[in-house]
Amino acid sequence: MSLTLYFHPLSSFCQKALTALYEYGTPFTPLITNLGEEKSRADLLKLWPIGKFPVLRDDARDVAVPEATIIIEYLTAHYPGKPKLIPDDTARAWRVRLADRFYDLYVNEMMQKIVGDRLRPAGSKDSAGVEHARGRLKSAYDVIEKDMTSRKWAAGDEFTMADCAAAPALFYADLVQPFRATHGNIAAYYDRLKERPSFARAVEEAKPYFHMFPKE
Ligand SMILES: N[C@@H](CCC(=O)N[C@@H](CS)C(=O)NCC(=O)O)C(=O)O
Repeated sequence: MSLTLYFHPLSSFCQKALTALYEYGTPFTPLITNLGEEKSRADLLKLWPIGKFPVLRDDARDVAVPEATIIIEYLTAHYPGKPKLIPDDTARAWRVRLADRFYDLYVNEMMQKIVGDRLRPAGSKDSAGVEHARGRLKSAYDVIEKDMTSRKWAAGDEFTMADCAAAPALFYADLVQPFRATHGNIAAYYDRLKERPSFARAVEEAKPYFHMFPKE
């Protein structure tokens, strides 16, 4: 087995990569990375000096692949299962990539801003940044709500990379800015995502770490 995933089960971007790995059934070694632990952090920084996870190490090709989207692109090129999470057809592929960017940039990153602020010490809070993130998240919810009147999955009829991005992003976004009461189509879409065995497995594996999530 040549693949090792450096990750943490609680991390939304890591759950995105895990969901793809489980969809494909690709064998890999999971390596939990603890950024608070010196050796673990140093090992990650050696692979990817930015210090964010997930990072996929492929011994067979002697490469380290950072960024959840790029990991899924890499798996799709070299270790794909069926059906592919990024379609070969160019017209369908760009829609998948657009939806993937959308969920990363306007849902996941905004959710992270709100959660990250909860971890800041009193006196260093960024209330303007959080307010901006909440506004962006609200706009994103309105876009998804409209899209989901006619789609089963994030980019159409097939489960794709965009759904791997959407699932953990919506999971945590719902905790910081609930959508269930106001956005019925998102709630129904998220219910479908929860039933997907790949994502359900990632969530199950994160459960022992849920106590680390800052509630306020
Ligand atoms: N753009 C990156 C974002 C990855 C990311 O933000 N990872 C978070 C965990 S969800 C992280 O490593 N946080 C630690 C840090 O920023 O120091 C991706 O798509 O993989």
